[in-house]
Amino acid sequence: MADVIHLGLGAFHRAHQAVFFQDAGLKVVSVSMRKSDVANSFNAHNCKYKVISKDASGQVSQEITAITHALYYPRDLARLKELCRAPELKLITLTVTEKAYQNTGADSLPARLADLLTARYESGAQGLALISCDNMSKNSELIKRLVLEVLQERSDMALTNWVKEEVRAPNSMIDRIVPAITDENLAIFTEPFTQWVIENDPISTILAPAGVQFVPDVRPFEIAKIRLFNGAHSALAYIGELAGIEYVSEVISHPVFGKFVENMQVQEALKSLDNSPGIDLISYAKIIRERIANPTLNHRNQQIAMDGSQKLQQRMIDGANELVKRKIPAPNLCMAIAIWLHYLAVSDRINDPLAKELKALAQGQNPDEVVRSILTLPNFLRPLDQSYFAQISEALQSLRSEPLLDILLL
Ligand code: CS2
Repeated sequence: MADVIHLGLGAFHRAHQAVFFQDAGLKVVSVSMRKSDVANSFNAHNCKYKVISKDASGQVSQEITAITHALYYPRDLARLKELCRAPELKLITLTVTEKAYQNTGADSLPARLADLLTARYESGAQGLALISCDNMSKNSELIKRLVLEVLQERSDMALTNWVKEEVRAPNSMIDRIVPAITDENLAIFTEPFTQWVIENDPISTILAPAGVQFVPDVRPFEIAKIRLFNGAHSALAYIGELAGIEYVSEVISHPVFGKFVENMQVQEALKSLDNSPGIDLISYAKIIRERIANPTLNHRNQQIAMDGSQKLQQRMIDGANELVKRKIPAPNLCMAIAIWLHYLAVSDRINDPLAKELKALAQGQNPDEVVRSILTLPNFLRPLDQSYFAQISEALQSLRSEPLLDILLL
């Protein structure tokens, strides 16, 4: 039996939530949604592994045994539903990446969660908390809304109301650098820093003693982290991919590239945020840069560069739009977006659900048209303010004709 069902058995889950769960004494069943091999090899090692946190000063290793079993979805659906019916289940958590938050049919995440919650409802067990651990703002609310849409289509009012009322969806901000691992890996390398902030919820009695922070409103934490950390990370990754640099720590340590991203972060992204008590944004941004520069992690630009179409909105576009309202110029954010567009045109290793469409559009002759066609894709629910388009197009034009280093040196 399990206290927690976690969907998404990747490295991030193993080195972040699983560690908090272990410290809280919770038993977890983790579900691979991608490949049966991942669950099989994890079980073959009795779900035991080491989390090794390291930086230039040394390393610390912790054995993790909180995950009692790994399942594969859909193969193990019956077992999963059984776990959902058990009264002791307290939490369903998710690390499924941004692109999974879409209602695209019976195999999509919202439909799968709807099936699991239906099993729980039918068992008569009490509600639980559904917590997203993906880098999006209002992440848990979003997934709950998508699940409710599925249930409404299924027209079961009693069940829909039960989910509305009994399934809590506290939003959460998660932060730890965890480079991807190969499936067989029994050691996960990460950084010493770890943070999980969740909106106030009864689960705090169990998770707060393990170091999870509970706050009335997680939004200031979420957007500060996504714009200052992930926004910088994405910009560095696309620069690295264009410059032929493998690891993100090398890009941020480069005098020109590092300075460009620092300017984008401090003079622009940071100014799109509100001051909130308890977060000193200037030192927060600095600590983020130091963490990204951790020379021991070998975090590949290629990994961070993936799924840009799903990431850029919350990482760059929302902040840039806010700067328009505040009448603060955003030349570096515009350049970073242009760098992404140029990367789409020239890279031969794009990993993005919209890769084909994006590449074709990005290779268009006319930069104005490239900017307009990509940045007005319906995928960006909150599109970039069009007053930026000319500036991005100009940046793209220069990226097509001059070396990146020369452009960013200016
Ligand atoms: C990264 C994140 O892969 C990515 O897109 O920006 O996984 C990042 O390492 C984490 O959010 C750090 O908390």
